[in-house]
Amino acid sequence: MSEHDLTRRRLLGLGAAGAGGLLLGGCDRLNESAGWRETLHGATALNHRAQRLLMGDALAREFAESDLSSTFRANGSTSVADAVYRAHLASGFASWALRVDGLVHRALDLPLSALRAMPQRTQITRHDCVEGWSAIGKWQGPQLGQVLAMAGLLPAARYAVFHCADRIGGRPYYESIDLIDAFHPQTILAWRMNDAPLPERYGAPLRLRVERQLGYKHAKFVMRIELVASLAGLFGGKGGYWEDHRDYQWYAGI
Ligand SMILES: Nc1nc2c(c(=O)[nH]1)N[C@H]1C(S)=C(S)[C@@H](COP(=O)(O)O)O[C@H]1N2
Ligand SMILES: [Mo]
Repeated sequence: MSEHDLTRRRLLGLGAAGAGGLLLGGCDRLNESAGWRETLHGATALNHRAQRLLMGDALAREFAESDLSSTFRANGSTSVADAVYRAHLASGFASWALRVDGLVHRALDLPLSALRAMPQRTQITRHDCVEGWSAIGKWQGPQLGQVLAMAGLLPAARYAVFHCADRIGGRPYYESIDLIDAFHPQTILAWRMNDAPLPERYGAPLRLRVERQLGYKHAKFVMRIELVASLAGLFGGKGGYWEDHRDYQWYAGI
């Protein structure tokens, strides 16, 4: 595939997502009609399959240090009210641990020191938010696939669900990805951004980087990763906070 095609596809992909975002932001009444909902979800499933065929194992573009954005917007929740979280933040997350459970052989509680001791991946990538802004940042952490391999997935596991410490409008933020993205080499649990520990507003102590998808999939403040067979039993059943409450697409391919 030529660079031209890639660029064109990226523009088309972003254009579609951007238009979707505007539409959903501005036309909430439209979203309430059942027919429109079916159209949206039908398009989502088709889009997901088409993008999977086109993308295969493709890597998201990586950039050079000289491309780093001088400012990186912090978006969505930029702080967490939860008292347990605040206590961990105050102590530098010294006694915090990431919980990995659900359809796994061994549930894990991984302190930051364990995540830092694993083989690390560093990548400079562009974050694209559905609201129409982008920024290039440097991210470091273990690959999610390695963490999942330590836990050992049971055969029924199909999705990784990220439970976050923050709430928006009283509802917990969560996100999910399939195992293709979970084991993609650029999918990492980042504890470091631009060569410093992740600040609170960018998702301390740990945030997902899933580079082939839009910003809202990159869960910040990740406390727990749950392996499930289906997304139906979780919260609104659509696999994520924005998917449940704003009809954002579950597969947000760029
Ligand atoms: N837990 C949590 N994760 C989140 C959000 C949020 O509000 N809460 N916002 C999402 C959105 S819409 C974007 S664009 C990115 C913003 O990441 P940044 O603050 O590093 O720019 O985080 C995503 N992950
Ligand atoms: Mo976003």
